[in-house]
Amino acid sequence: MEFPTFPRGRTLRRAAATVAALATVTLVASGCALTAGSDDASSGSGSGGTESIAFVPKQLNNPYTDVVLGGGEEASKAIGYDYSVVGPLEASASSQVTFLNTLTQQGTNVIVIAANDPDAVGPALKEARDGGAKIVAFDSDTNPDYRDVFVSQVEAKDVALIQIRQMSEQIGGQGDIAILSATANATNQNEWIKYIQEEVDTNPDYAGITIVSTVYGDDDDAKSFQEAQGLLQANPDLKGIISPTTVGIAATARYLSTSEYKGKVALTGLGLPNEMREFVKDGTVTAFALWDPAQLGEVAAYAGQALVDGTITGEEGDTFTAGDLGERTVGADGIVIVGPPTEFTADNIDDYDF
Ligand code: RAM
Repeated sequence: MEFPTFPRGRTLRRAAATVAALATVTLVASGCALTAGSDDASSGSGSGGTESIAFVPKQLNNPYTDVVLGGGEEASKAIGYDYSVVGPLEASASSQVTFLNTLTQQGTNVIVIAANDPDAVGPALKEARDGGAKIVAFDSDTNPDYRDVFVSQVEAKDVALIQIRQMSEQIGGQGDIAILSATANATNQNEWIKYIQEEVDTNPDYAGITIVSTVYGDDDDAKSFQEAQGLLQANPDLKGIISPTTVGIAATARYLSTSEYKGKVALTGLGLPNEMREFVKDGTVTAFALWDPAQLGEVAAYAGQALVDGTITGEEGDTFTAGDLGERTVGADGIVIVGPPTEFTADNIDDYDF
């Protein structure tokens, strides 16, 4: 399957937006909650818009989150909404609930959430909706009962297909592989892993491949590093690791790069080019994939506006315009697809800056 690439010129602009977003991060409470955003630092509202949009990522201290939020902030400003970010520092199942409750109390108009668990956030989101908020899930879906739309980076199955194909190519279609995922409850990773397993079970091209283990680094760098080390110790014949998380793949690459397995055990998955560049250049990694994370934040903000305006309700076939990214259509199950995945190799990695 051929995947088109997204326009490269965008990436430099996005990186700049991310730096701007980070520059406005301020600590608000208890060492576990951060907010970034509004031009009016005193109140978190009043920067010109009458509507408010709050992004609740899986976790704040994740470089992937920063890039997504760069796009979210830019689009929120473009539509004149008051923008803020709140969320936990770790991606455990119920870690987002208190933040959602606060947003509901504040009367936030649009909540954009990447769910750490499809159901743990359910009651809090229901309360937010009862209070009039529109709910946009992005990156990692909630149970569909709790949101209006899900803005998905790429078709979930395509994310799986690209990773298993890259792995198969690198190990010659033969051998034991393992998966090093994010948290055990993450909706997005679990969906991708389900399709990877399905391919291995049913696609004759992958008949020689066996997934011998799935472990969870919890999108924590140190834990992911340890899990990678543990996988190799427990499975000396392992031919490759698929890590469908930017945190996991970077930590695994770091482990492999100084180990005896460098260049011998294949590593593919989803990574940020800026985090993976050195490992592509030193021969630890041959190919991996991702999409443009900033576009995900951008489309999510425009979807929120379209819900508030009544342009869409989340029904299949609804359409809205996502700024200069153009028209998007709500598909089955309220899912909006952002764009294609891109494969990164030594040949193109220097063309990307995020
Ligand atoms: C990590 C997170 C995120 C996922 C990316 C690919 O940063 O788990 O949810 O979409 O990887």
